[in-house]
Amino acid sequence: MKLYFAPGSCGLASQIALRESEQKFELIKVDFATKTTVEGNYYEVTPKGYVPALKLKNGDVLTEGTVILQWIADGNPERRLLPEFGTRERYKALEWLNFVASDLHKGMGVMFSSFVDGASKSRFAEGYMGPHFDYIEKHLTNNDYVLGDTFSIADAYLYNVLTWAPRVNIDLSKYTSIQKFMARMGTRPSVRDALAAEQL
Ligand SMILES: N[C@@H](CCC(=O)N[C@@H](CS)C(=O)NCC(=O)O)C(=O)O
Repeated sequence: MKLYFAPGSCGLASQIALRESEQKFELIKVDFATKTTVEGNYYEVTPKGYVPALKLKNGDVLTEGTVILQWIADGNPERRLLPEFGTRERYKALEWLNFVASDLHKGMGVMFSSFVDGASKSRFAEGYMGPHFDYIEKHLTNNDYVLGDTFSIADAYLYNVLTWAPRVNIDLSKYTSIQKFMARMGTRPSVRDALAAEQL
């Protein structure tokens, strides 16, 4: 299996999940500026040109971070990276994956955008991102992980996106439960190894 990534991007969550599931994989770095890898044209791997992409042993390529995360979890049920099919807990995890993808991740995308000026980013950070951080903080005040006591792929994705805050000048230091969550995640070998592999 090959995981296509770019350092510090949203491929980190997939790498954490692969490590949590003890899968063997190769990391292939994508240069966003040229959309190339050591193998050549990245658009030949995925016409979207995005990371993450996961090339399976049979050559099939999976895209979309939340789908890759679910594929890893479902392929390795003994690792319990997601609750069982049909349970309320399962849908709770999916709610969080969707929230992180569509609200948090894409909100952070605005903060990285070269099409948005600094003043607009500041207003957006306070007015749009702020309430989302408040929500996460409140949830993590009563829960060590997104689902309570146990790690799931939703934690990998939430952690991944929250690591971007300092890069876009969002100060999360007042959110003490978020800080504790980040520190807790940082002690997991999967996270430490993934950060090291991306040279972060
Ligand atoms: N819908 C995709 C979006 C992935 C995405 O936004 N990837 C970004 C990095 S975090 C990317 O590859 N950007 C390409 C670029 O900036 O050139 C998913 O959820 O996986």
